[in-house]
Amino acid sequence: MSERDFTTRAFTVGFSGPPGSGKTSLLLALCRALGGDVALGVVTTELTTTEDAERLVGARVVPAERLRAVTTGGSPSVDAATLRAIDELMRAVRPELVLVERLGGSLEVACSAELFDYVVCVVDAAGGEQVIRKGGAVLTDADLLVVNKTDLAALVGAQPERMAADALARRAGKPTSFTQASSGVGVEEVVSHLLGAWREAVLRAAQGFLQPKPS
Ligand SMILES: Nc1nc2c(ncn2[C@@H]2O[C@H](COP(=O)(O)OP(=O)(O)O)[C@@H](O)[C@H]2O)c(=O)[nH]1
Ligand SMILES: [Mg+2]
Repeated sequence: MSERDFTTRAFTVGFSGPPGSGKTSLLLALCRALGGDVALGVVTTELTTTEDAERLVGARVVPAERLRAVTTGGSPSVDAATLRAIDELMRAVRPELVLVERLGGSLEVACSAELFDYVVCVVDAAGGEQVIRKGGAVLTDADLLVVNKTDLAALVGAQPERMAADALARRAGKPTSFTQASSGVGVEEVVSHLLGAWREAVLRAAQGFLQPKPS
């Protein structure tokens, strides 16, 4: 993405992956880890319910004014609605970092590079090792793959070591973290990936602004 002005729209991280893989649980853990130090904005996108938003506010990890719940009702213009929600948050509370839970869905539908500065794909280790081998564009292109529910992997005969090797091969070396989001295991590593990417993007943007513009 060329010259992003992060004062207009904060660094935006999208969390993608099938329903039930642990996106809300991971968001909850991340808000808990980051909320004290970073001015967060959170957007949830669901079809008709607002359960994820209620869970985040109910757990007191994000104040209601820093959260927007988008209900898409199946409309294909979910990215436009998400962008509007982020704009609203920028005007209301000026977040420094925005976390978006995308509507859980197919791993085939790629995330919008215009909307997301960083994409995290969350999959369920209890889905079995083939989850990584079969995953589509979202899984291969995401900046970070999170294999969640590693506590359940052994129950379905999935070996995290083999999943790590498959992920490395499929994702051309891009990072993969293994987590148990509901108990916070591995979340620190996700935090460090996010903060590293954010820092790098802000530095890159600052360098872009300092470059002389062609006349
Ligand atoms: N055993 C186990 N359960 C988890 C873990 N992470 C999430 N869950 C549970 O999996 C279910 C779906 O998680 P949720 O975060 O709602 O998934 P989402 O649909 O992707 O947002 C919930 O009942 C969570 O409590 C984990 O690491 N281990
Ligand atoms: Mg959710």
